[in-house]
Amino acid sequence: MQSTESLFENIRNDFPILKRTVRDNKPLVYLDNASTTQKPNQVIDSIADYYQNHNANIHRAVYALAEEATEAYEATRDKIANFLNIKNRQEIIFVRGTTEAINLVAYAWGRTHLKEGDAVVTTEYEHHSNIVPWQLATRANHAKLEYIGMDDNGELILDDLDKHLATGKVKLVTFSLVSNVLGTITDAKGIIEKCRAAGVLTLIDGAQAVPHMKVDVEDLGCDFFAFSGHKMLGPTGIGVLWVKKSVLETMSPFHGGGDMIREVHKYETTWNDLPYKFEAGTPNIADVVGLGSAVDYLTKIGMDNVREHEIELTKYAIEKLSAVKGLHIYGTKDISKRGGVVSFNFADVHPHDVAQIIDEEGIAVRSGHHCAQVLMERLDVAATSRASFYIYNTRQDIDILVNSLNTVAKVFKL
Ligand code: 7TS
Repeated sequence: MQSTESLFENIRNDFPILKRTVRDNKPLVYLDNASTTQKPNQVIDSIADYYQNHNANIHRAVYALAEEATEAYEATRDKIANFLNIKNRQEIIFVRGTTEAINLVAYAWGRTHLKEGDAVVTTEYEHHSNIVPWQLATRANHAKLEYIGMDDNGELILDDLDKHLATGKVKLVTFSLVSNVLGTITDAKGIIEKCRAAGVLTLIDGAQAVPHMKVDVEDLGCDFFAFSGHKMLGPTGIGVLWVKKSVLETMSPFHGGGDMIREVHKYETTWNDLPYKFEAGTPNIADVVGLGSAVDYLTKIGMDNVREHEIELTKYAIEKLSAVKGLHIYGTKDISKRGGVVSFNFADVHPHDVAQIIDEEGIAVRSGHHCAQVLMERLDVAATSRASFYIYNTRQDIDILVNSLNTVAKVFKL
């Protein structure tokens, strides 16, 4: 059996983009995996193979290509079910990504279930895509949006949840399983248990979790679960919404059009079976196939190995970054509660200046508000720099980052 170390060394060979240089012939050090991950040949080839050999529209015709395309598309649904321990494939809906998944719930569930005076509860460390759809939905239905606050360690204050639940007005609690800025791993089961006891539904934004750790949707016990393919080696423009069947059956359609109907008459329409009722129009077939290959790729590595590799890198990064003069790291230092994301700032140096200086060395990190302006307000900063890791990153990548940040500290005389 291959050792974990050599497994991760060989992985880099599967990613053609990691062989290129940037700027002044510098090797690419890609540390922006929370934004999107790079793609292995296996995923790229599966998309090319789909277009070269199997392309046809799905669920419609009986000819050979249509059958092959339908099978390839539906095979990914089964792969997702296995990957996340979902028992019923009818509960898996293909969408463009986490953003569309949450908007679907806010619209198709919210329109029916939110009434005047009701509340939706989200958290202070959400991505905008788990805040704005709820602002729209609560405003449209004269409901309220409430927040679970965050402590200085970057962890949620669960007393806030208790206070909200005690009002008896809360219909849905929504939170990210892993914060995209602080890397905090949310105590999902703790939150879900309280919500279930109060008869309140829960939605998990799994965008930063599914790519990085073993996730068991059945075991979590939530009602909605969303994630994006492009953050887990898959293509852009494809993601998944899972909804518990008993809840899905109470939801009206999101988009109307082809494939989501059973019969259409002049003034009345009946809906197709689940999950097709929620997959209107020709879907992103090729990228669903690509997502299936990404799931195969991660399954082969093993999600426990992925998590172990990231724990090792994150520990190393926090240790090395803590020694850089003037650098402040946000969030918990408890690695068991943190994913492979490290946000930091130098006092008085704008993160864009940091990103620009280190870009000269071929290092890609994101600087900005990371689509989490509510969190930036809570941290009382305009922006942070953020390094985020994945399976192909190495200690050497972190050494290059740290050297370059030492240069920043010198340039700004910190
Ligand atoms: N939720 C979380 C927790 C995210 O990190 C992101 C994207 C989204 C939702 C939205 O995903 P999408 O695929 O629909 O765009 N996060 C980031 C990020 O941290 N930097 O760029 C995108």
